[in-house]
Amino acid sequence: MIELYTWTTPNGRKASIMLEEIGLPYRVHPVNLGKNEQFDPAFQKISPNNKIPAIVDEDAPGGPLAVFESGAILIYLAEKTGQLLAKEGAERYKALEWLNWQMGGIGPMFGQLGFFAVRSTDKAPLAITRFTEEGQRLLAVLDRQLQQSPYLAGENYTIADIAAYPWLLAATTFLGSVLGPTIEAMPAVKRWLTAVGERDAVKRGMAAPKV
Ligand SMILES: N[C@@H](CCC(=O)N[C@@H](CS)C(=O)NCC(=O)O)C(=O)O
Repeated sequence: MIELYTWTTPNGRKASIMLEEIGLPYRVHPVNLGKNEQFDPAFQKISPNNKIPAIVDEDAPGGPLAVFESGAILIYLAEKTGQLLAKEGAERYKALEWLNWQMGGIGPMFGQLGFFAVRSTDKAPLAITRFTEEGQRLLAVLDRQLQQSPYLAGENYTIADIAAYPWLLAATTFLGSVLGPTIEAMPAVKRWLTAVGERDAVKRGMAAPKV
């Protein structure tokens, strides 16, 4: 059994989509960020950075293993099950490359854009311009890639697509007023959003946690 600690956010949904895709049994523990539950001492033992998602694999070799950081969780679960990440060669490193592109680019930049442009009541123009431009630049990178291949890392759906999808969906919903118009002019990105969003596992993963 995998214990999943998560909340209703893009980073949390990466882990629930992955668990749905690979079909391992898992139990959801909502960590209510609105109530600061990420700072509970018991959760901090599992996730020392006080952020979701985190998992505990009760059946790991050598005893229960806690893993935090969504990228590490995706790689761990891919390697545990032999799914959605090639074992070796170019295909593996293309997937890891685009996974890390999401982790270091899309996630933090869209996250900051959401804070400054949507959630904050104090509208700081320089911060909004900076993160809007960087968000649009990253979307252009994604668009170029998806004009060349059906999925981020090439011909196959991988953990790189799982990492990117919840954030790209947020770009059309939560961040829609800022980034939505940019995506409207990107047919390759829209095609990919539809293809990934139609997967049953993705639909189920996006519905977790139920709160
Ligand atoms: N790089 C981390 C980022 C995780 C992250 O930012 N999680 C947010 C929710 S999407 C969180 O837990 N925020 C709580 C807080 O900042 O106090 C990952 O991908 O797992």
